[in-house]
Amino acid sequence: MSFTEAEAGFVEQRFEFLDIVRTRYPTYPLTIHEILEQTTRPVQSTLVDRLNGLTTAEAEEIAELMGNGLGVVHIVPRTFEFPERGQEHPLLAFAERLRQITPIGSPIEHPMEAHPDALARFGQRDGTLKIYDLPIESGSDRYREQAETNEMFDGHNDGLGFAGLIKTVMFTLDSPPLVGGYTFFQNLVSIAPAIAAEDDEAFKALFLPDAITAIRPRGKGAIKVVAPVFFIGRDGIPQTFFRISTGEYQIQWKHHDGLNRARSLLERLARPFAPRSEFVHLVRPGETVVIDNQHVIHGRTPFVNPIEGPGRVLARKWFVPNESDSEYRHVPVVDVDRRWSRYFPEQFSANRLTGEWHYDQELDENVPAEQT
Ligand SMILES: O=C(O)CCC(=O)C(=O)O
Ligand SMILES: [Fe+2]
Repeated sequence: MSFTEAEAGFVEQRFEFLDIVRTRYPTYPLTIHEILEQTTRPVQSTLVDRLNGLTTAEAEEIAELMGNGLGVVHIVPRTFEFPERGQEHPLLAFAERLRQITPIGSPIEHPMEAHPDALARFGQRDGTLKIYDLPIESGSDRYREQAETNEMFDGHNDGLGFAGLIKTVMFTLDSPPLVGGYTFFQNLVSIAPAIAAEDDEAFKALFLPDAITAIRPRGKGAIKVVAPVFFIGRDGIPQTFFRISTGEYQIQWKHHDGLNRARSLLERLARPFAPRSEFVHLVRPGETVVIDNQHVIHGRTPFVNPIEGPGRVLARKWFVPNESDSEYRHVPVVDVDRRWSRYFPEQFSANRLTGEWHYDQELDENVPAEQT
């Protein structure tokens, strides 16, 4: 299948992508076979005394594991003091300290942090977004995000609509489930060299500007994002944009033989406990994961809550590269390095990279938020 001139120019970014990835992951797998032979492993973990009050040595250890591992670290505090209502969540002090040692980015506020349902359930805001199984009365048409159920949440990066700028994601367990609720991870960027070595046609196609389309059809967060699966992002960093259809999310891939092969492999590797994947079972309050959201996808298995008590509750925080990126955005594209985005000036126009857009199901189009 041949590419247009613009596509051919755009997918040239794959060479720089590979160079950076090979340096970042010196022990990257050389073949797809080698990937499929690997087992799933627990996420690398480290003990700290307490989340708020991280010592320099503890922060350095976490930074080291982040930089030399597969982009996910599990932190287990010896003691965890649950925040009083209205006090800041310990995750924020933890992140503030870690940020001084390693570039995880700056925290942003998510509009849903102030949602009346969450305030009614958890009291005043503590600066995190609560992820929990939101019960809905039967017959109610309240829309639930997949994260707000106790169902399987398939592999994805966070921040659909944030232009690929959610650099880091952190979760802290506030309260455990009865059973289930494993969180799983796969570093898709680190497997790029193996795909490139074996199937250049598939590899190239992953960089097409319209390789994948992700639609969240309903609710306040309705958006349709068209993107490459692999790309060099605005800050010159290799990134992945990937999602599996789950709940209401609709995922479409461009029709292309090579891309179909790549899709089968990536979707296989994105499943819980897949070869080379990592997993963690957050069961003790305070257990935390730090995720490189631009390289690593994550998801969680279904869970069952106890009859009494709050059940499984995660506190989630998102981090953007710079403080200047912290303004909320909800847009239909990812921010690709200018050297390549210039091949598709309409798709990557400045006004499609900031502000708020909403997907209109009837039009099958994103429209600026003012118009909805
Ligand atoms: O429940 C989990 O472990 C993960 C939830 C999730 O992926 C999210 O909130 O984005
Ligand atoms: Fe997520």
